[in-house]
Amino acid sequence: MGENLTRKILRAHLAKPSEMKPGDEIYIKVDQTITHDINAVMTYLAFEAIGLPRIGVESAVSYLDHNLLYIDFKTPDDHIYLQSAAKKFGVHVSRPGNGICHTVQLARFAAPGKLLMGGDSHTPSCGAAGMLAIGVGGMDIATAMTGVPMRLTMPKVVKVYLTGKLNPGVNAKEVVLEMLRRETIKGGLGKVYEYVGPGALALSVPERMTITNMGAEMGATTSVFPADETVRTFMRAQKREDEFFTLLPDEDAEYDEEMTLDLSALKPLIACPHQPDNVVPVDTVEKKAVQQVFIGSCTNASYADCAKAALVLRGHHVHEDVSCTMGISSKQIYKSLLRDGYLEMLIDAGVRVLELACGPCCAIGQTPPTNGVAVRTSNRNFRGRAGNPNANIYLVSPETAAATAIKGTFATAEEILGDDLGILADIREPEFYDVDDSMIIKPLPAEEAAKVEIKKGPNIQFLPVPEELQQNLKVPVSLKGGDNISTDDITPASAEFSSMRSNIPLMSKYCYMRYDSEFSERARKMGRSIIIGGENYGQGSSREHAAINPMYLGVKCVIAKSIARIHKGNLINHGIIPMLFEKAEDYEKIELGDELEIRNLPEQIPTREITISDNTKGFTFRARLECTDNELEVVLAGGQLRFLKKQLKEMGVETA
Ligand code: MIC
Ligand code: SF4
Repeated sequence: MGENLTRKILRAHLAKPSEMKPGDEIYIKVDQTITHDINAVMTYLAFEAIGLPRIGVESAVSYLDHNLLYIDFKTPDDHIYLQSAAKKFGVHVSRPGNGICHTVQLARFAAPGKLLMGGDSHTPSCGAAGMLAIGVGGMDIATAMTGVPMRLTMPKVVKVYLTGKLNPGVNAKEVVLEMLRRETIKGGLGKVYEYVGPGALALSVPERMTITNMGAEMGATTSVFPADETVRTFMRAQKREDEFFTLLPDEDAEYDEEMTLDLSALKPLIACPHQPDNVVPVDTVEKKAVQQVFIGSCTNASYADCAKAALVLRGHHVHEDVSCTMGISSKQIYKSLLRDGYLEMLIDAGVRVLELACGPCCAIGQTPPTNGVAVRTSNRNFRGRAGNPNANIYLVSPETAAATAIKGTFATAEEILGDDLGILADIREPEFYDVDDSMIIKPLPAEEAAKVEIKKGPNIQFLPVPEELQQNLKVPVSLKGGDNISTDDITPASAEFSSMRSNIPLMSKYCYMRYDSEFSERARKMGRSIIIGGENYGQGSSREHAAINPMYLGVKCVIAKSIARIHKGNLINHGIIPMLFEKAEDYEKIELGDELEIRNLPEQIPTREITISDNTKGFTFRARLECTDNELEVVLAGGQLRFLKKQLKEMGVETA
């Protein structure tokens, strides 16, 4: 039997062992890394703490793209720090205004067969170019930048066989919303979705990116498309055809699971509040008055997406009760839209074109009004994601968003264009993009880099390091959460909160603020404590602050029914032990404030079976530690920084 694409790429990067069995720990060499402004300060503080003079990967890019509002001195200080750290360590910088990390990385750095790790959950976007791109936490990126092989739990590979062709008015967004409807927000845990078949061939690279991007919402390790002629065409348009080579799964490739999806059968879909898998056809959803429409983000702001939205809006006007904004995802796309007249159509229709940044997608501007209804082409509709916990967010395609902006309630492009719907099918990605890398600062030669001084403004505080592992724990429960707590619940986004990410003493005061406003103070007073969670704890964004802040407040363990992949890695890296209830009914018995006791932690941890007593309720229960051998070592070492320093010393690598 032949090999699938995922295994081919992993095999080419495999450091050890020689076998790749799903569920086992493997070590892979990383070619590329990316970070972005709202979480990278901790990554670079960690890289400084590791003490290496320069990065050890082929390319690392530091994107300044999320928070460009500069509401006070904090974010500009962060950007100056990041730019100086990049100079020092040999990292590229994509300057504010160049575009959103995933869009720019795909356009300018992605290439078949590469392995990318990114400090952002939507890193899988680059899987659209026939490479493997995996989202992890910031400490993992600091580790990856050293060049040491990275641990990964070998995923299962799911073949998604696409047939048919998208009808006009139906977008790649519908493909991934249909996947979410079928697979749910935790269905992708431990899996890679590999899209193949005649339907896949017909999708452009930016369309593929919408699909690989939102694989993150299923909790998948990553998603990938083959490096076929469609990728060649995209790379030619980016004037990088010389970096292209064909890389396909073998014809008789073996997969762990298989499914099929007929693109021709898809109709416009909408994800209703408050989870991205709450998907129904647009024409079945109760018509509500919509106050905001946002067309943008790394998910759905390609050239063709924006042009299609413009064609729907042409000759119409945004409804008087709607505020419609657009966040184009890169300067390159912006210039092409300007050249081809689409920007004018959008502006004439009353669309407010924003900065080229993540912005509203992560609550940096455009917060919906009280009890508002916001329709967005982005990827997450968690409660509070747009900055207002009582707003309702719906996720749709750009075509549906544009029609909704006109009507003031949920509507499809067909309702606006009628018999002219077919004009949408004529929109293609440009034959050549406007290639201009002047907004990317290249790394300095090592000699010059060594002289660079790192600049740290007053908001840039220290990187908190966890305590070493305790022998015994006798601590209260500081929070009991339900299912699907997202990292947005633990550490909210917004211009203000994002600017606090370099200052953990300040930011930790707002930990869990929208979910349980008393948590921070309670945990601080408790000194040390344990968090209890339900299913899919820590889903969503990769922000490691959702681990660092609780750790700083004294949280020692999270015991949940299940934990999302990236967050589990962040907990381990930052010295919080992630445990899973052996019996779900034990979750029901434990209450906030209960005293839990775990004896002999260093002896119990290696057994992966932990006995815990609830002294308040008077019962004993068991929790599992679903960790690989290496993760266990990190837990025992008291976090990744301590572990890595030890590891580098053993490898004979000189660190400061
Ligand atoms: C997001 O989409 O939630 C973000 C903001 O890009 C995050 C990154 C972060 O919060 O640091 C993500 O997806 O990982
Ligand atoms: Fe930025 Fe939103 Fe994409 Fe995250 S999902 S990288 S916040 S545009």
